[in-house]
Amino acid sequence: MKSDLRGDYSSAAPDFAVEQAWAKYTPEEHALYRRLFERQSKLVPRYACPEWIEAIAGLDAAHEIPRFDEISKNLRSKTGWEIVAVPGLIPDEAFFTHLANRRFPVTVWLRRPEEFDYIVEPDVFHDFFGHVPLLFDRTYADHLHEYGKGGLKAMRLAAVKMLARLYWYTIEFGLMKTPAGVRAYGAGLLSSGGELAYCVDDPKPRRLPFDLERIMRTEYIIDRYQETYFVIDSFEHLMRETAPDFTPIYARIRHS
Ligand code: HBI
Ligand code: FE
Repeated sequence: MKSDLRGDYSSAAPDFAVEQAWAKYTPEEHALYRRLFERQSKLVPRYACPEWIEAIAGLDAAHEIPRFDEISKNLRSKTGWEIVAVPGLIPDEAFFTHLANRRFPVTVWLRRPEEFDYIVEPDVFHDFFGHVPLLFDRTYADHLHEYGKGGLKAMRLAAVKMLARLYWYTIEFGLMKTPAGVRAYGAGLLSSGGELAYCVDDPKPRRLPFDLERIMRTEYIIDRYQETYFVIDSFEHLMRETAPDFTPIYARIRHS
């Protein structure tokens, strides 16, 4: 693993799993997590999609960094997913293999206080708050399972770059049309103090209807608010639109 990543990869298993070592979090870390949770909690009633809001209500995750094994027990009984603790970003193949087996990798470490508003690598707050609640939604959960299998296939087709754009514009920065207006379901939005309101309220960014091929052709920026969001009608809509075999789409994009 590239050594410019923050996590400690030295004790990771071959699939990059580590112990969460929950008892080693400090009181300061739990307090910082709680502050992050409180800030986002003020925003999500207005900006998060209903599925996320429904799921978080059933999780007791506001007061301290959650214990992954407890969440996993709950998750397994609802949608057959579990959390696997990881040191941070892991290689594509390991990442896709976990998803293809209904295991979501969650980073164990928490950002530093000076990174309250912005962090480059995903930490436990982003991974947990942004991604895990939606794993309780049956359709989202099934979609992410398919994405994992699709990732392994994209590796064989040397098409991960195109597939990664789908992940970016849906799982990380996706918007959903709801009766109350556009709402966020992407984890990068749900866990962001600034972009969560921006993605819904600001007139500047483009909000385009979900278009698989356009997404796969659209480069993304990682260090600023997005200029373009793609809007799904529902997780069923996302599931339907991503059901076809991507092989001919990859070929078309590559040859244009
Ligand atoms: N590893 N822990 C972690 N989390 C991610 O979201 C992640 C990753 N490795 C690879 C990866 N994402 C992406 O390259 C793929 O979704 C394309
Ligand atoms: Fe993420």
